[in-house]
Amino acid sequence: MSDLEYGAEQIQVLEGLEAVRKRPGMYIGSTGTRGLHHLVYEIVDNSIDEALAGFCSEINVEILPGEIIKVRDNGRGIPVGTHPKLGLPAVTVVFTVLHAGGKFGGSGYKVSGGLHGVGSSVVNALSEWLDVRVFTGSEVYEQKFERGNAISDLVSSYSNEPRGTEISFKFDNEIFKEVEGYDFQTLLTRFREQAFLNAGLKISLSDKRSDEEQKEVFSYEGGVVSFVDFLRERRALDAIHDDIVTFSAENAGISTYFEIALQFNNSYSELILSFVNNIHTVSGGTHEEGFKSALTRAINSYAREFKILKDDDKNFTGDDVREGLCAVINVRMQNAQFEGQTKSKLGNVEVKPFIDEVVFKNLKTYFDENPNSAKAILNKVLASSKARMAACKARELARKKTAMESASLPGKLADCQSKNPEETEIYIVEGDSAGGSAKGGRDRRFQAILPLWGKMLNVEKAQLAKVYVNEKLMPVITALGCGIGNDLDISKLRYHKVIIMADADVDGSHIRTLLLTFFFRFARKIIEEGYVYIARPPLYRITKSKKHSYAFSDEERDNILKEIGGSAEIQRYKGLGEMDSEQLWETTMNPETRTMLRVSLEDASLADEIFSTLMGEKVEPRRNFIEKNAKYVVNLDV
Ligand code: TSJ
Repeated sequence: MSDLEYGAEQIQVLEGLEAVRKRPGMYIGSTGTRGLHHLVYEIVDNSIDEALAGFCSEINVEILPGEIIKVRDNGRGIPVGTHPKLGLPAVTVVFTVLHAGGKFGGSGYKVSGGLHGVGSSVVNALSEWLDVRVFTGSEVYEQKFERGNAISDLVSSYSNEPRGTEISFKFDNEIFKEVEGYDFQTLLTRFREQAFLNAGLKISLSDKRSDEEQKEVFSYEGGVVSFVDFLRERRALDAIHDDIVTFSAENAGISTYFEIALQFNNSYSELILSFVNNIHTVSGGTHEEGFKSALTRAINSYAREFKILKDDDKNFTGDDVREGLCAVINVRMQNAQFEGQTKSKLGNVEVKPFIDEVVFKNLKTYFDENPNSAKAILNKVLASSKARMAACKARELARKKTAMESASLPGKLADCQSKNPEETEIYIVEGDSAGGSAKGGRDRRFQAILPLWGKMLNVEKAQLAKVYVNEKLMPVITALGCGIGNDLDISKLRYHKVIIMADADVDGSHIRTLLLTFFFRFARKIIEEGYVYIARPPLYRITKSKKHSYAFSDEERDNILKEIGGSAEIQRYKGLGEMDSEQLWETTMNPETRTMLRVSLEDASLADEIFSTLMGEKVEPRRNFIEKNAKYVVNLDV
């Protein structure tokens, strides 16, 4: 290769990573806290791939002072040999060429995971600096980068440290301008999940940023079975049968392997977590469809066989059989196609019949071999079915009642003038005084206000029937106009922005959690379509020489104070009610100046989990959970 050609390659490499720095959002979703955490996942996914290939059993992740991340595994080490086409060491290519990740090796169902599957070069491009060290057992190969550019060659020296790869990096403040740093809990949740999905793999996470080090080590020989047990335990639920059902199968023809674990508990909600190549398929897809279809058929078939359903009875519905179900589906496959807005729905049609067939067969066998568990499950399904039919009647009654009360919209709703859902917004506001300010401050042409009152319903224990007659939720349902549960018709939704506006305190957090849980369970489509938002009212008003500015976080408050200098008056808003109409409009409702958080399915699912624990009967898990997670729903990072 001539010098000229080599130069050309280099330029191309630089251009590739420059593109990442110009439009980071395209590669990691956002330059907020979420994007920041993706950097870590992106790196660690490489070690997980190495574990999947069978060569790595331990991954250590450390958060060091100065928000430095250090990851080390005991795999084979990124290859250091020269890449035949580019004439550079393979490890250099991994960090400097866009989309180079996963080009080497490629055994089994290895895949580069991560949200966008873009690889290590993107992390490198978005890091102020990054160091890679590859240990072979007798040497260490080391190379350093700054903002994606190599600042040293790959150099080797003697080292008898055990084989493996080690990456350290510091995210670039020029790219991630507004982040506060890594959240231990967020990383922990992710790595725990990955440890469940990769049975036997040991992942440790330490936080060494403060004097008091925190460390967690995850390793589950039970894999998905341990996952299901963990989910039940954390939601403080009781199982209705002791054993956890589990099986796995492989279909070489479509290069797909899956494993599944499931158990029924004493709650009314359904929790199915599905993963494809370690990526959480939040919106489901063909694997979930296959599973659900088989579950419904297997239970109906058993019910017919044992005359739990008589000849004249209708089959149990999917909702009947999934009440109180907790299941984890873990799929590994080649050529996974992800669909939908968030690329979190599996599209491969061939997966459905495969999973359907295997699940049906194995469930039948399980029921035959475990008659006591089968009976407990069938009793639960029967109860759900009866409740559903009762709900149906209650709903009919509720409909008739509202039809008779001439106006079918709730009395407290201050509706907007426009009837075009694409331009209209509804603010769901907790508290009458805040509702008053909101009504006064809104732009009535397109903004509607619905103040909430009445008793909070414990959605955890609620079935559809109760939701329909609850004085707190009923007005929400009628105002939105699209129905809930199986009746939901998204085309009838009256507002394409459904904005939850509550105080930034514990009570506000509670009402946000309740509403998100309610939407997640009974009107998930509204969240899936991206119609649900959280309003962000300011926490402080800072006044200096009659000029006001508003701060939405403590950090922002401090920055403003620094900027304006001297003494200023600081008012802390304890609630929305303290703001007058004008202030509320200016800070929280004016589309030109407000910031809102769009709620993702993941946020709502987290709310659901928090809710289950908060509303559950057991006190101990509740206390633990509040201590660990209370801030989540307050600080949704979207
Ligand atoms: F540790 C880590 F997270 F920082 C990290 C580990 C980061 C990155 C970018 C990569 C890795 C990594 C890569 N760990 N182990 C590997 N293995 C390989 O790249 C590898 C080694 C040998 C062969 C082979 O076919 O001989 C193939 C591959 C993919």
